[in-house]
Amino acid sequence: MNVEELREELAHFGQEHLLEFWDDLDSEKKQELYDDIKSTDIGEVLQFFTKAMENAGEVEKVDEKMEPIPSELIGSVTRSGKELEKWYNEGLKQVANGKVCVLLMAGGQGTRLGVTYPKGMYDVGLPSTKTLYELQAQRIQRIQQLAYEKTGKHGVVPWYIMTSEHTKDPTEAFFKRNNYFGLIKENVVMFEQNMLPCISFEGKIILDQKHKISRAPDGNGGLYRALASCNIIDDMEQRGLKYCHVYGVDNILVKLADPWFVGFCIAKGANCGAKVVEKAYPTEPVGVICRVDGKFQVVEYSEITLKTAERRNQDGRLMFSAGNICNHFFTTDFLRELAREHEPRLKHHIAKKKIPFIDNSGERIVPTKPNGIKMEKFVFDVFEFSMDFAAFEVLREDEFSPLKNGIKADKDNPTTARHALLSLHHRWVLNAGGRFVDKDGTPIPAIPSNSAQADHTSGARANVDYCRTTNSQKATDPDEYPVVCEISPLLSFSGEGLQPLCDGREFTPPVLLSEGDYQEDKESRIDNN
Ligand code: UD2
Repeated sequence: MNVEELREELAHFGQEHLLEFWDDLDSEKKQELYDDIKSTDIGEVLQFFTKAMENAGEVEKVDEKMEPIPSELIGSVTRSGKELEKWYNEGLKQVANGKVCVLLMAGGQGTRLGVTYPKGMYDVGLPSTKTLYELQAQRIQRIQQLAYEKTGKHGVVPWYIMTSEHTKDPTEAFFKRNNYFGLIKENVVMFEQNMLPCISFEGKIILDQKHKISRAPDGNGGLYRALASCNIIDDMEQRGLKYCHVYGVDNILVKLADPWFVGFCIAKGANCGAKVVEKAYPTEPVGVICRVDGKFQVVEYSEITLKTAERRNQDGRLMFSAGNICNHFFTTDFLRELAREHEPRLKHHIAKKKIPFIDNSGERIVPTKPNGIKMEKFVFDVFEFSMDFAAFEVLREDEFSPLKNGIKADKDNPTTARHALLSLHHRWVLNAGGRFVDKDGTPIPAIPSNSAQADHTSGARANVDYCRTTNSQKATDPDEYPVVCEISPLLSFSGEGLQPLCDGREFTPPVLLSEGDYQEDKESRIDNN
């Protein structure tokens, strides 16, 4: 260790305070701090900081330059009619041919949810107690199965999972403990995104402990750097993959490797695409995808005036209505181009945060108001490099319910996520010809008026053999979604295949339909014959 040289280097960058507590440290901690600083490109970090702070000035209103996405580049699950089937078949064909992978961005710290473990390990309280990770793993298995049934070919959908220093170890251990949820270990590839030092408003790198720099993940746009540095692009190439569905961990309804979305993007010749939901009302705080100066980008709600947000087309729909839901399509060729060429041009955004620090007396302080910034790149900031972009509009109630906040928040919390899934599965059963009755046999209306009116007072066994009784405590909760009905992703990806199980049947909530049920049902029919 050449401490004097390091001191000089730090002084050159105005960061000599990082060694302020050097004499207090034992030799092990000294080595840790030395390595921590040496592994950081201080010059680069300060350059990022200066640029990010410049960009963070007054937010420029972009109204004048905004244009909606051209209609020919938008597909829609509700308005695209017959084309949907073609896209679905194309998507499944590519899955069967082993050309499609999924990439989960799971490096976020999940501070809003308020748990100490990765968000994907969260159980929102479904009857099955499945976590977000398990639901996702089973959807991958189901889509592989559907592709096989369609084509007779066993295509694998590799699952890339981007973690960060905070989420890596617990995520790996969780997958191991759960035997990769039935997936083959080699097809679940975890890699780690970069961390960047947190910096005070005055440009000083913050110490989290006397011997440790405070760091945070470099944003979900850190994906592109990690793809190159962790050799993920090479891995994709070796596996012959051509298309990648990138998504965030928190959307309980996410359709992994969605064949409609993948098929649509392929049909449009897109190298980059985004799933969107229609913005609900002009002031809804979501970013919209549009073109600015001819380039595709996400414009945050804070970047446009109310007048622009309220503009409507002749059909009455909002002109800027393509709400971003963190669900993106890329060709692997384009990902390579992004990682190798464009990544350095992506700007860092700043997030003002309360960052614990060591004060002059050596005490660790947890501040009560923001004292510094974290620097983050955003995954969608690469849209501007795409000349072949497409957007696919889906229904919010079918595909988007993110788990962002803790139980006390009034939206995007574990309860709203659970209800969204139960509501979707309730509708699947109704569409497949099933009905719901309460324990006295009284029909439950297809559109429940409110949760308190529905009577789900016990965990009574459903009146059909293959319905499992479930968590009775949930069933007695007056705030619970009135029709507690969960369907395993192994049984159905998006409502398909349920008719043999549901048509003409009555179910008494709580109901949990799982993979064994279909088999049991078939067997019982054979016995009965
Ligand atoms: C994201 C989108 C926003 C909207 C919203 C919908 C971005 C930048 N913003 O906002 O436009 O679509 O989702 O739910 O995409 N992550 C990492 N590493 C990081 C930071 C985040 O992997 O350093 C992951 C995180 O684990 C999550 C995803 O990226 O899976 C989205 O991150 P977030 O929940 O912080 O993003 P949010 O809600 O601000």
